[in-house]
Amino acid sequence: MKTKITEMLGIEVPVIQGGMAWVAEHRLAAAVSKAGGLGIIGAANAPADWVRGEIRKARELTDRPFGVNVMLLSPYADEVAQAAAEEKVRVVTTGAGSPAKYMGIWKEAGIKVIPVVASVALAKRMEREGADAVIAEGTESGGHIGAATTMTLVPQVVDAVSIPVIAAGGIGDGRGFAAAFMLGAQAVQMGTRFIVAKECVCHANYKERILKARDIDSAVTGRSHGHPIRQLRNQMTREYLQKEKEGVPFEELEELAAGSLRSAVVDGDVKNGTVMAGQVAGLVKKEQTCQEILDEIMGEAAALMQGQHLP
Ligand code: TUI
Repeated sequence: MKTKITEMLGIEVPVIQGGMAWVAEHRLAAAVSKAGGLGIIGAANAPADWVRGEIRKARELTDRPFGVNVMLLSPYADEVAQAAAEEKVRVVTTGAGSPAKYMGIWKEAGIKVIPVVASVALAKRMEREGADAVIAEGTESGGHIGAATTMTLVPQVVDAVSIPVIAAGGIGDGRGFAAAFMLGAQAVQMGTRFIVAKECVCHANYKERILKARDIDSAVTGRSHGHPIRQLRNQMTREYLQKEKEGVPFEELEELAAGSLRSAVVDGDVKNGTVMAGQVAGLVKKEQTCQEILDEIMGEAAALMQGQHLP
């Protein structure tokens, strides 16, 4: 399928994998890119040396384009931004802030820059700063979220900017893909469905929580201090939300959450760890290869976009 995004990025299928912390390492990114989408290495809170290593390992696995997600709240954001420029990765996506100060070095390196935005205002600002496209991410997403839903945000961003828009948040199958295109998107970004990909190295317990999740199994922590994080409910979210209700200071809450995503992803502690996932987890029912995921979604979407009903 050809869209402005497949043309811009040199990919076959207009599907981008989310840059999920701890989950989106070189094996997942390479598998998504090999399957025709755009794999992303999530830099999250990692130092630049780790990111450089992952870029090089992904390059050993595939010649296809892939990207790096720079998480702007990271203490290493500056050095990771520099490393992405030096490595001349094909694409940089960003999250949790405005990447304006890095736009110059990335453009100079010939990198396509695609910030994640959660509002029309930031989308417009990013277009002015020279972004090649934006990812409009709705509040259905896992992890750090904005307030607007995908259904409302995507068409408003499409109307507000002239660069291509990629839809994210709540998209997990061909129905979501087709819906995003009806809203004016030129591609979709998916995270949660790729967590259960066979090539995803995240702990089996984490995958199982997603596979067993129901529609209303996520909770949002951190609203009280302005860093809302969507994750699946467990002992951690119950404790965290109770402490927020009691007005426990941010620093203490930070302590409670420190290292908790790693515990869930790497060690499989899905009771006390942070199990970030989108609301679409309730729709994700099987572990498949990235190729199977993309083939299935594109098959469903093709039928729907030709006006057929799915069986
Ligand atoms: O970034 C994400 N999702 C994430 S990042 C993450 S790791 C993390 N760890 C600790 C604390 C916080 C995060 C887990 N999930 N998605 C992209 C995204 N960006 N969603 C929302 C935004 C966003 C929100 C506000 C982007 C910009 C913004 O305002 C910036 C401005 O200057 O207006």
